[in-house]
Amino acid sequence: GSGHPDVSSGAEISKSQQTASGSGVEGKGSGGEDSSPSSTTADDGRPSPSSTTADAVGSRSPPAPEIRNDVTGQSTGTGEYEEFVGTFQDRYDRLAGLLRGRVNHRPAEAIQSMPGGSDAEMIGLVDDIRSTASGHWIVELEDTTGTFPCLIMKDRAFAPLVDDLLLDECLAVQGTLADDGGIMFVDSLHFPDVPRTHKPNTADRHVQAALISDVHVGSQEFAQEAWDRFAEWLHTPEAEAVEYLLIGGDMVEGVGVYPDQDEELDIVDIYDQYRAFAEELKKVPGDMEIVMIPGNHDAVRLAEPQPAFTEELRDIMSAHDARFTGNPSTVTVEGVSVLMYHGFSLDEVIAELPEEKASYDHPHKAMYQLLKKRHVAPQYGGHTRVAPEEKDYLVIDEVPDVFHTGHVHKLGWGKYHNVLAVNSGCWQEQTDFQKSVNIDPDYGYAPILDLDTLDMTVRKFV
Ligand code: D5M
Ligand code: FE
Ligand code: ZN
Repeated sequence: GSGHPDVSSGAEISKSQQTASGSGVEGKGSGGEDSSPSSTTADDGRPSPSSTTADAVGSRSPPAPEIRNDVTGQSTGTGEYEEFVGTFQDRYDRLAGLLRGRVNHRPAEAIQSMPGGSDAEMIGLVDDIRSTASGHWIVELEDTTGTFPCLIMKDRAFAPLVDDLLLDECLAVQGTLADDGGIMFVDSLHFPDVPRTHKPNTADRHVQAALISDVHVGSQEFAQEAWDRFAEWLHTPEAEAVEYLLIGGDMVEGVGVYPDQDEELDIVDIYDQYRAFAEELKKVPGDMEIVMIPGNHDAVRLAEPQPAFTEELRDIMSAHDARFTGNPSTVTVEGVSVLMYHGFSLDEVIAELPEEKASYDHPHKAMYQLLKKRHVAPQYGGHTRVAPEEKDYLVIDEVPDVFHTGHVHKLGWGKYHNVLAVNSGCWQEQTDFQKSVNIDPDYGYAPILDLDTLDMTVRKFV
């Protein structure tokens, strides 16, 4: 911690206790087939949990989080279109690496010259999805040597999976070539996915992290009272174990993010917004360890991966000695790896996929799809802007223990193959735009994660 004075008085503490106690809510998370109890052994060679203990009652002394897959300072992109070839090559190489054990794939070029009737297996990025006149599906897969059309018959058991596909995601298929060799009849389809055997790491002491995002300071709709209650609660004995605060982007409302946004700005200068955000952060106990990634309202480049806040902005937000990292990046706290991603692609996933697979009311299910595709923003060229980096930082290389997003301003959590997915809601009440499109934001909730059990409790501060 940086020794900044705590702002709460005793009176405020007891007030916030009343507000917060007994108001934890649970149940927005899904049960169902993807939820299963977490396990507690670490066996995959990642850094083992650190064993620092608090030095005194009521004082936090969390070890510094470790950060991986951070683009900050590593950006290679100059913005030339050709550079995307390299990004996609890296995406293909790394996702194909995950699928290689499941199929004995051949390059598209080799499959093109195989005789009709041959068995064939291929790994490729989805280049096109179209339906035939008779209602079957043709999924065109592309690798570095070419493309090949793969036919999915509508009566196959796995045909509904076609609804889940996004362009540019990586798939493996096994099948048989047609008599003329020009198309593959698909018998099985594989996503990179998270192995069901994934065993999440856990902390070796009782310690918690608050997973929040979308504070939107500077907006007229910033939920000041809820934020103040949350910050006060963090000073109470009940919150003693909450040593980490992970913030998933959209610290401020920003300027010029959407048309007519200025009409709802409380603070019009972007730097003043960060100054005001810094004041809000000072209300949080000074000895908490804070990690922040940017979001699409923040003053960093919009294209993903987004580098961390610049020095100038870090100075403004320096009160807490917070850790600043890129969007996305993986942060390990007490041995638990947390993939932090703002969540901009979730709008697209929700728009493209069937309601039961991804919706604003169940944002964690959209997150499951990203885990299954092992990529935080599979579809290129749509809504989500992607920067041409030599490495595709958006690939989910390493299976995280926890996946934390925000952006859609809806609360939801659940487990997918033992990975806890949490979409954390926001601290901004409904905006005019959200009203016009019927988005009813979940504001003023703080998901609190037990790092030793990976159990979640949600605290409500409105
Ligand atoms: O995003 C908050 C949520 O609201 C997210 O689901 C996008 C959506 N949203 C909000 N304003 C707009 C506009 N003007 N156009 C399209 N989508 C919007 P946030 O990143 O906090 O704005
Ligand atoms: Fe937001
Ligand atoms: Zn956002």
